Amino acid sequence: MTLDIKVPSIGVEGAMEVIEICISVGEDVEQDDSIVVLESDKTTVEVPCPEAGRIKSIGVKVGDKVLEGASILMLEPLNTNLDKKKKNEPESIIAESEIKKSVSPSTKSSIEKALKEVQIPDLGGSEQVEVIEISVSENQEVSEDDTLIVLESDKTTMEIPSPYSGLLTSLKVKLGDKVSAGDAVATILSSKKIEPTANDEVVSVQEGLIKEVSVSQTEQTTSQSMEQKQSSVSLSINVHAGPAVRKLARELGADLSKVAAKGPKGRILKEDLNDYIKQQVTLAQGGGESRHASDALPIVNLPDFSVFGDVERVSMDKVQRLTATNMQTSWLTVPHVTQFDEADITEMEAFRKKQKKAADSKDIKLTPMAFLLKACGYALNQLPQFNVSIDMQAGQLFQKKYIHIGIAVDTPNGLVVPVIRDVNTKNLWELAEECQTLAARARDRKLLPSDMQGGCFTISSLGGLGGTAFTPIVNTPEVAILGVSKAQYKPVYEVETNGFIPKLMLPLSLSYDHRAVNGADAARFTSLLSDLLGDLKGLLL
Ligand code: CAO
Repeated sequence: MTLDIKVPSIGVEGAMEVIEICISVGEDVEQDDSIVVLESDKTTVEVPCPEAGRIKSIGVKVGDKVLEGASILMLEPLNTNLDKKKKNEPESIIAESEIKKSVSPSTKSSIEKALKEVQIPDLGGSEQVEVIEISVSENQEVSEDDTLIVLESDKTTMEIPSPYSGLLTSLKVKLGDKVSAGDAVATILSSKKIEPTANDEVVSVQEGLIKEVSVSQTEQTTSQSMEQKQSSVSLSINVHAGPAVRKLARELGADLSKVAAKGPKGRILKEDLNDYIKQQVTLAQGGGESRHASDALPIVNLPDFSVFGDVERVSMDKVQRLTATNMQTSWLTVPHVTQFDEADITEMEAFRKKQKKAADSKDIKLTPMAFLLKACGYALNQLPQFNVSIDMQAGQLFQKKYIHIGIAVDTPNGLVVPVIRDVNTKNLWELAEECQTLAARARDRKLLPSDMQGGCFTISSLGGLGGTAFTPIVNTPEVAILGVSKAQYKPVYEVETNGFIPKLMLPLSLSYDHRAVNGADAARFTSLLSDLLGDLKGLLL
């Protein structure tokens, strides 16, 4: 039995030229090995072999112009378990339309398919955001909410999920592209399961919408295995390079979309890749891109660490680089002072524990964070000198009339600070829920730039982790940040009883910009926080 391997659906209009044949007759190939490389005006496509087998004959030669569905080669599969109806007839590995022909009246359910375009959602005003990761490839089956691409702005990385399940027929972006809301990301032939109706035997093809009746059991197995083959065909389009160059780039971890092509029709040659690698090594030795972002900051000359032992250079991602630059900028421009204090949260903790049942029923985790947000919202209202930003050039302060508080969230991709808006207008449950949702979205890389904008003050809680105190760095242009460490029971002397009683004490570390805030105000701020957290009536009323 032989399989007729044909040009798959590539999403390119018109004929493509065969520019490379990667196999020869008699050769054994693995599934996904490149068999030919096709080229159109706009793109180069490697066609992978849909399954392992031996090449029996090749039907194309270099320079041929081929259309979707044209025969490329005959393959004798190594795995001959395919369900065949006519054993002697060549099996065709290609078209979804052929799969659809397997229609049986004994249908149980149907699948509605429609070609949908996925667009970049509202990015909270950010524009020209860079595509840093492509998580899917063309001809791949995707499920709703699967990540399609990852974007990186100045403030965060965010995943763009698929709104549909189905076959990804074309990808409209490539690594390094800059995208804005409304730009096309991909088209998906979405599949929606429809419950059976009396007319399910009808196969109707309308404008862009195919109603497909699902197949009977045996035929379904065949269709599925063929569909799986289709989905395993991943085409690396968009970059103009042959298989050898692509293989080398994969081995070197090089992003071909960044390589300047000098070959014919903008094709990337091996020499181009070598030049690019040399350039990257030179840049890395001189500090590279990370130096560019922080040009104005002093540079520390590094010793040759390899003299002391084995080392490896690891690139910092954009969030890490920006966090590092922001921290250094803040550290160098803001005259920092940190005020330490403690709050007796014994009563607060008892109250919090009492709410456990109610919290569980609302599916909200009520941690000390909600109380801290509430207390800080109140304190910022009472002491508005903490709710400013400084314009040194103009010699002015911006006094903010709103109270938006950022929460530092530790994520696998680095530190991010989503912002809870109008904290002073929200109750404990609302604050706890919003904190939980934002922290989860931060960890899932689902935050939008707008989620991280507009903060007036930041809370950085390491209370769940430990420590007795720390000196957080002000998240400039804010002028203060509250660091919170782990609450501990301590013996506190009580004058009335002349004895020591155990109290749960919460350590507070308030770092502030001494240009905007003076020490007395800082002491007032932490004392007020301590009073509020120590007396729930004051906090909740
Ligand atoms: N003292 C004692 N226990 C505390 C506490 C404190 N100050 N704060 C929180 N806890 C407890 C919580 O109650 C919870 O315990 P239970 O499940 O028994 O109630 C546990 O610690 C874990 O809490 P959490 O960390 O999941 O939740 P949170 O609301 O306190 O904090 C968040 C949420 C997002 C702020 C936190 O998870 C986080 O990422 N913190 C790191 C912030 C950071 O990295 N800061 C440094 C920035 S500068 O480098």
